[in-house]
Amino acid sequence: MNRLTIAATAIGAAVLVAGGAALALQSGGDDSSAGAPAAPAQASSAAADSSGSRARYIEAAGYPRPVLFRNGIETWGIRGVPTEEMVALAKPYDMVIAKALDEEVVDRAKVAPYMVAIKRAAPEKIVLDHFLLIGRNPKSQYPPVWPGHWLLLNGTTLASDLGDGAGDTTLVLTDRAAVAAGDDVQVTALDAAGKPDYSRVEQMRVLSVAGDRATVQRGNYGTTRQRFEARRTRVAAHAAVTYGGGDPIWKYNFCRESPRDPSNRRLIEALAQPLAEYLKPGAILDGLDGYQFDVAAFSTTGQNQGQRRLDCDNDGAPDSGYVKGVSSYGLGVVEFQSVLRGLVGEKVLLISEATGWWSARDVAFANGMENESFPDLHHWEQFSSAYQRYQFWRETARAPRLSYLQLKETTEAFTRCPVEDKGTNWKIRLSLGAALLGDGYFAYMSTNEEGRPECNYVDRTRNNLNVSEIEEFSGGADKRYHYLGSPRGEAQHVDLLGSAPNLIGNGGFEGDTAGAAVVLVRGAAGTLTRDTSNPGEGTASLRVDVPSLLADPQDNHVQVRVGPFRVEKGKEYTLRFRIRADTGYGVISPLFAEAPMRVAMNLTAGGQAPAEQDVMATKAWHDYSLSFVAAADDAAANLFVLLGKEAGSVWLDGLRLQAGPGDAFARRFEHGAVLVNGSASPATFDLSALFPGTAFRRLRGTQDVGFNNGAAVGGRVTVPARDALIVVDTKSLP
Ligand SMILES: [Ca+2]
Ligand SMILES: [Ca+2]
Ligand SMILES: [Ca+2]
Repeated sequence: MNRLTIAATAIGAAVLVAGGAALALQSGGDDSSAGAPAAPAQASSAAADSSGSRARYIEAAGYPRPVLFRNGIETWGIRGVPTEEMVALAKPYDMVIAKALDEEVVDRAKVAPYMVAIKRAAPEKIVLDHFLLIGRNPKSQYPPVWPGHWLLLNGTTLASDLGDGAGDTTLVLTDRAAVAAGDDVQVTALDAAGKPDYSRVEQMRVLSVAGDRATVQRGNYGTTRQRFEARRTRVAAHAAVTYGGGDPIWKYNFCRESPRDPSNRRLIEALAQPLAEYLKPGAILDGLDGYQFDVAAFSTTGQNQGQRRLDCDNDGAPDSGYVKGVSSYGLGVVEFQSVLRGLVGEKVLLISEATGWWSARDVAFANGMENESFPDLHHWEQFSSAYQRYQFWRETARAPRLSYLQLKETTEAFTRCPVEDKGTNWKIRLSLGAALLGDGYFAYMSTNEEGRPECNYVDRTRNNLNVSEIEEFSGGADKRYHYLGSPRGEAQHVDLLGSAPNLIGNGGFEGDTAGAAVVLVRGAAGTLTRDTSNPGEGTASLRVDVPSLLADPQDNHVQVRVGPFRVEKGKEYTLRFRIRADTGYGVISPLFAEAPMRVAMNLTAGGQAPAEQDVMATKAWHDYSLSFVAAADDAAANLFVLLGKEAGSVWLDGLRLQAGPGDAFARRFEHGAVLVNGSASPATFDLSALFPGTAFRRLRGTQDVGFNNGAAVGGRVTVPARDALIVVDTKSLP
C-alpha cells in the first residue's frame, strides 16, 4: 500500500530493534488447538468477568480518558521488568493497548503476561491486544495459517519441471511478469483438474529474474523442497507489506471465496477461532477485554502492485479483491467480525480501524474504531472527514460503543529535535480535542514517521522509556486525571459561515439536475437522475447509480461534477450536504445490511485537488460538512463526487458551499469545556453565548506554559487555526 499503511505500524518495527534476537515460539502443545503458548500458571481467569466493573467505570470516569498505547509497555515487556513496575506504569490510564502476540513482531508474546497482570490488578481498565489484522509475519508460528489462506497476487505456471535437488534453483515461468526479485512466492501443485493442491506447497524467495527464469531460494519458512511438474504448478507472489523496515508481513485472504481448508473453513472462520481461544481462561490473553484490529480494511485496490493485482479467489485471474462486482475482501472482514463476535459474545470488545480510504465497514459487529495518527495518518487537511468518521462509528457501532483517537508524531513538548518541532504542540491539542468531542479516549506517542526516529522523545526520568505523558491528561500543575468530569451533552457544531452566499446554484435539485454532470472514465458505467422519492429536503434529490463495476475495479471511476463556481487560492470553503446510499450489500447477506458506502469528494480548482475527503453513507439521510482549501484561483472550479469503487445508488441533497471555516466545535463538561478548531483559519468562540454565566480559565501548564498559562478566559476567545483549547470552570476548579 502507499504511505497510509506503510506508516500504520512502524512502531512495532522500531521497537523490534531494541528487542534483539528473534524468538522462535513453540506451538501450543496438544491441549491448545489455537497454537499459542498457554498463559503462566498464576494467571487465572480472575478478570474473566470484569465487564460489570468495567462498564460502571466507563460510565463514571471523567474525561479526558488517557490510553497507554504500545510504546512504553512493549519496550518494558520485552526487557522483562518486574510486573509491579509495569502495573504502576499503567496506573493512570483508562485503557491499555499493546501487542501481546507474535503475529507481527516475533517477541511480543513476552508482553502478554504483563497485560494479563494489568487487567488483574485493575479489572475496571480496558486492556486490549493490538492485533495486526491485515496479515502475519511468516516467521511467527501463530495464529496458524493454512497455505490456501494467504492472499496472493495473480500468478503463473511453471513452464518446465522443477526437481528437489540442491542445484534446482531456477523456475522457468510461463509469464515472467508474475514475479519480481525480492518476492516471497508460494509454489503450489495443481491437481488433474487444475485446482491447487494445498498439501503440496513450498515457499520460495525470488533472488533475481532474467528472461523467463527466476532464481530462487528453496524451502523457506519451514517448508521442504518438493518436485513440481510443468503446467501442473502455480507460482504466485504473496501480497505482502513491510512496516518500517521490519520483516515482510504476508496478507490474509479475507475474500469470501477464499479456498477452504481440510476442515472446510475459509480464512474468515480459521482466523476467528484461535483469536477467541486466546482470550479463554488459562490461555495467553486470559481476561483481556478483547482486540484492537490494526489495519482492518475494506478496500484492497491499493494493495495491488502495479499491473500485478490480487487474485483473491485463487482462480488464476486478477481481481483486486473483488468478486462479482463487490469488495469480497472488505465484506469478508465484516463477516470475520461477525464470526468472531459469535464466538466471544457481547462482553468482549472488538475495536476496528477506520483510518483513511481503506477504512473497515464492520460497524454492525465491532464496538468502535481507532483512527490512527488522527486525522487519517497525519492528514490535517482531512480533519472534516476523519472527525466525522469517528462520530459515525460512535453513532452506529455495536453496543457498548467505544472509539478512540491516537496521535503518532513528535511535538515541541515531546521531541529530541527541538528546532524542527518548534510550535507543534497544537497537534496534541487538536487531536485530543477531537477525541473529547466523542468518547474522550486518546493515545499520544512521540514517534517520528518521516524517517527521523532519533527525534522520538524518551523519558529520562524513567531510564529513557518512550512514554510521553501530556499535561492535558492531568490538567497540568493540577495533577488531576479526569478533571473535566462527565460531558454535558454532545458536541455542538459552531456555525462560522453565517450568511456567506451559497456558491452552488441548484444544490436542492428541486426542478432539475442542472449544474451536476456525470463523468465516466475508461468504460465505467454510471447515470445521474432527479429523484422525487424520499428526498433529503424539498421534493427531489440527485440520484447517482453505479450499476456495475469493471472486472478490475482499480480502474473504475465514476465522478459527479458539480459547478462551476469561483474560488480564491488559499481560501477555505465548506460544503454542507445530506447523503444516503443503497449499497445492495444486504442482498448478498443480511450480515452486510449495515455496512456503509464510502463516498469521497474533492474541490478541484485550477486542475488541482489537494485533499480528497470522504463520508460514510447508509440507507438513512446523514448530514455532513466537509471543508476544503482551494489550491488555485479559479472562476470555474468544481466539486467532484468520486464514486466507482462500489456499485449501488447514492442520493445527494441540500448542497451548500460557502466561503469560510466549517470545523469549529464546542463541548461542555461538568468542570470545563473544550473548544476545537479543525479549520485552516482562526475561529472565535463566544463563550458567553455558548455557556452563559460560567467563568473559565486555561490549564496551568508545565509543558506548554505559553498556551496553557492559567489565564482567565473571557466572553470571546479565538482558537488559532488547527488547534484546540481546554478550559476549566473556575468555580469547580479554582
Ligand atoms: Ca492502526
Ligand atoms: Ca481471481
Ligand atoms: Ca431537494
